[in-house]
Amino acid sequence: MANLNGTTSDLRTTFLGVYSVLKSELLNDPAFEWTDDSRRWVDRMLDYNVPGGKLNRGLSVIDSYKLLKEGKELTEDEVFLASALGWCIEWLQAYFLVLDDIMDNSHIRRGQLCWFRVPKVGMIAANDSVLLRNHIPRILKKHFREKAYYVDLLDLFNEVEFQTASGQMIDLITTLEGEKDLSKYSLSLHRRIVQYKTAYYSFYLPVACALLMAGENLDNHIDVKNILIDMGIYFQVQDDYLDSFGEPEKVGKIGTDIEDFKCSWLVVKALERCSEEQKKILFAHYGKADAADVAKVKALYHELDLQGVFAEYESKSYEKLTSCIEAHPSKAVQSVLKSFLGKIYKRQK
Ligand code: GPP
Ligand code: MG
Ligand code: MG
Ligand code: MG
Repeated sequence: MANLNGTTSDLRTTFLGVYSVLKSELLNDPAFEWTDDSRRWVDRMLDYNVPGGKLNRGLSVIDSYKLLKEGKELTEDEVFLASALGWCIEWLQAYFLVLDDIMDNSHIRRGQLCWFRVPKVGMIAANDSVLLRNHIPRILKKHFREKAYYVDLLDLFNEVEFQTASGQMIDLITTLEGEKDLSKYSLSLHRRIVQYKTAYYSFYLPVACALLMAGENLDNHIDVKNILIDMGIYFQVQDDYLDSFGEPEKVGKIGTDIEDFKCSWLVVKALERCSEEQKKILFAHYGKADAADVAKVKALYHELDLQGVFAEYESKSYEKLTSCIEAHPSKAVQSVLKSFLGKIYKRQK
């Protein structure tokens, strides 16, 4: 780790270096009597599930912290700590994704089989997700327990996990068999689901970690939180769009929202725009596992020009978010938020 303040690709390399450090600490955790087998299992499980994503959430902690320091060179220690917090978010994400793929009956994630579908893993994946979740407080204890903001950090991760699980709960119970009723799907229900299941952990959490590290009190940054929540909602609308319209090779996953009867932004928009005839098609084919049913729904999405509707939504959201950001009094905060928005605008994966 020669230069810890280098360019973006150096930053990624440095960040991945911190992953190796954290992993090796966890694999030698003195609270457990390791055997070769158990160490090998956790080693493979971590490599399979933690570092293979875009790393946007994790890298954003370092980016945001740098911007909050307004260009002052970070010390090696600061880069390490910001990276460790970034990895805690990537660990949280891995924990959620292992479970989400079981719950959504998905097949492919990040261009490989979902962890629970890997031979000889199966429902051991459920326990692996418990381990992933437990690694977070262990990382925090090892590296942050002397910090003044340690308690706030623990509280932040707990709050955000609760919000995410609550959002996931609404995402799941709206699809319950026997109560499958498309007419209850609306933009306000969609907003409520995605705000909780995605926005807090994906957008608020990285910036909140950076703010805590910078010695800020989170209660003084409610306006930043609100902008990040709106950005998170926009991000999940993109995710819903890519579920049907994305290229699996780019997105790294194969959508299941139609099969799963999800309250996706696409089905909400389809319901808003369809004729009585088209509505019948939607009611007859949405939420069925059969590929022919899914194809009928997708054909309807094309007929209703949901690609055009999404493009319009995307540019409107970008404009709105940009003007909210520009209204913020702090230039440093503005650049944190703009950098975040720049990373996701028109994303294809
Ligand atoms: C994204 O939903 C939401 C999550 C991954 C949060 C999961 C929360 C848990 C408590 C398990 P999604 O199903 O649309 O994501 P993807 O499209 O990546 O499967
Ligand atoms: Mg899913
Ligand atoms: Mg899901
Ligand atoms: Mg999705």
